[in-house]
Amino acid sequence: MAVKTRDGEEENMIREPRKPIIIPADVKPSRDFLKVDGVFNCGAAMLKEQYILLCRVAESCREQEKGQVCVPVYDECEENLRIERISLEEIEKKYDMSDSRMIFKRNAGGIKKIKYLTSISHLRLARSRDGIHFEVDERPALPLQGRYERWGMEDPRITYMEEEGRYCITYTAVSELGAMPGLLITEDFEEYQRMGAIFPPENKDVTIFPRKVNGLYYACHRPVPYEIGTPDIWISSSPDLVHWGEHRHVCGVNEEGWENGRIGSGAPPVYTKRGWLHIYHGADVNNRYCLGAMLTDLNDPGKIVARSKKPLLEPEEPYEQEGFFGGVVFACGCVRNGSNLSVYYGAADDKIARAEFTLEEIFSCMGTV
Ligand code: MAN
Repeated sequence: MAVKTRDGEEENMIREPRKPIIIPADVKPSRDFLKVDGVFNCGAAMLKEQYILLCRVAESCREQEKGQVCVPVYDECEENLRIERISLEEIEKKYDMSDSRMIFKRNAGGIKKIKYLTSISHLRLARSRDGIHFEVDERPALPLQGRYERWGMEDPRITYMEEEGRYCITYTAVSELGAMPGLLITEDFEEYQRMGAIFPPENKDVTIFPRKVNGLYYACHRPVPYEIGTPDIWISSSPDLVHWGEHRHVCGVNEEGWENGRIGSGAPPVYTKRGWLHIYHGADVNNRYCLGAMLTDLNDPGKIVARSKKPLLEPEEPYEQEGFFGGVVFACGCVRNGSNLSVYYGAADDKIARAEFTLEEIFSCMGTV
């Protein structure tokens, strides 16, 4: 499936189609006072004959009031959204708004802490027969719930548990207490069982393996160390999907190049004869996000067998370079069709696009470690 790019080089994948497949205009706001800023980072699965994407939908206040910045937050006592109003005076004195995604508070030592997110995210289903043309549901898949979701639910990943016929959905619950991975279980994407938080903050990018290995469930995750260490990929095992232990480091950021800032698991691992195939993301210190691939051992899923040297996919197209937060390709889901892999990814934090790879091409751009 290699194709020639505009500058004549061979590329390992094709963006199919060469434009986003879901954009904010396709999504109805969940409330009258909100507007949709982005539909991106989606989990992917097959449900009977249908492609299912569980999308992150980010919304902000439709109108800003004079002299104030308004941000939506979830109030767990009211079980509803409310608007938090920050005066421009206060912003000037205490906050930094240079990042479109969040409002930072500066303290005396100059350390930046996130005080608000500019938008709040929920999860929304989209369905398709061909994997390209999607219909987005009118309502969120499920409501936000509890104090850990005050700032929203983000970045869902879906794993179809092959031996059990049910779907595990991991997502990031965000609040002022931190970013924390939660787990949902569903059989039909109509009713969801909430299994609670499975790792403490700060942790993101949890991907559950589709089968047990040696009698245990496995998941990759990405804790964020504070003073020592870097945001790397870890793996843990569990007897029941809720209690996780045996934490092991899988791989770290590469000091040079495209993944020198942070890395994290992307789509849930895919079983292949050569090993577990992971599509992951790597960001550089300037927050440019690319996709990479790695293979881990089928019997020891935390042991790396091979890892791509160069990115599999980089933000190059205008819709990947420009958007709510430009220069980002970020995958949370893929669907395997025989020897092909369709990767669904968020482009510039506001739309969803798709890239097609053959497994062989992904394998061939990985060196052994
Ligand atoms: C965060 C992630 C994603 C997002 C990227 C780029 O680290 O959790 O939600 O797509 O940054 O903004």
